[in-house]
Amino acid sequence: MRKVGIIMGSDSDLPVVQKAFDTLSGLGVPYEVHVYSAHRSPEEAAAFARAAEENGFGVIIAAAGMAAHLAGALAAATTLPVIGIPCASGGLGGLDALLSTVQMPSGIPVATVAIDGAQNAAILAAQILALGDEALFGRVEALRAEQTRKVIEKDEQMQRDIDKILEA
Ligand code: RP5
Repeated sequence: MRKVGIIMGSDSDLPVVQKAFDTLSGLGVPYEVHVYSAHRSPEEAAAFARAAEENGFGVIIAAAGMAAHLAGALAAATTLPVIGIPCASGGLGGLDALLSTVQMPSGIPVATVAIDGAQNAAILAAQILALGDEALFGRVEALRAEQTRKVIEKDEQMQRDIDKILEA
């Protein structure tokens, strides 16, 4: 199976990106993690993206905060799909990163998830890889079915507790 490349602009993004590791591990998707910065180590970032397809990657996830051009910079150097996670670092709560990740000019797309949306980034990466992998497709479907089951359970619990909650 092709790997997911998870690139962080800084090791300070790790607490956000951790959810992507957990989700990919749970789905049995192999991944590699690197810290490359579009402004502090641009040569290394571009070199990774240029060689990614040849090195067995199928999707790249790029997480960065502030003026987060990392995802776009990687996308410029590869035709693999790039998923951007805008991180809520800095003083603007991630809105700066959201806009600089999602507002890519035409021609070089970045599939942008929510601010700090590492879990969705991982699920989307798995869904892309699952197009060519029936077993992974099944595991993604099972993950979604599990989510559905949990919500149904919560509703059942709510029906049991609602009188007590309203009385409180
Ligand atoms: C971005 O700047 C990183 O992705 C991080 O979210 C933010 C701050 O980086 P550090 O100063 O903590 O290394 O490049």
